[in-house]
Amino acid sequence: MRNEDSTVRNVLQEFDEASVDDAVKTLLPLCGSPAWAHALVARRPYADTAALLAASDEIFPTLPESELAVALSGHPRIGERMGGDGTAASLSRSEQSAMQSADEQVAADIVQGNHDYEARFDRVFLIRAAGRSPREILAELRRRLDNDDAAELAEVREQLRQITRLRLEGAYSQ
Ligand code: 2AL
Repeated sequence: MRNEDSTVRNVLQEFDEASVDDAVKTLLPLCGSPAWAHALVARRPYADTAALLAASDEIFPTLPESELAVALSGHPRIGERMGGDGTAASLSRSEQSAMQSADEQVAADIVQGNHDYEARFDRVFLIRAAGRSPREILAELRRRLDNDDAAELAEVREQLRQITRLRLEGAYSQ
């Protein structure tokens, strides 16, 4: 346990002590928003992982819609075959791993739902995939298609916050 604690401390300490540029670079694949990354770096140092996660949560409500759009453009569609060997691509693959066992009809309905969502809202459908089955994702996709613009933007912000929080936990809690 002591070893695990000191490993966490070292990763966080390294982050706290890195140059602004290096710290921002390590954060970018975790969310895709430069404004979020800069804001989180500006609040260093962090006493522990909980403080880092709390700061990230506080930044999300302050991000303008344009910044959410930038972050979303770095997230692949749900169910789409993902290539790439960058950190963000490998995180997405792991988060969406349950999609590989989706039954054919559910997978096809998600492809159609993604298309309908993009036609309606002009951006990629974003959902925290980790912990959700393909059927649950499809149900959420269909439910959210009925949202008005403001309600859907609030959902996008919340999903991005959750995805980012899981990624931060993965990077700074081991
Ligand atoms: C993703 C992704 O890459 N990871 C996740 O949880 N959701 N993409 C998406 N379009 O929702």
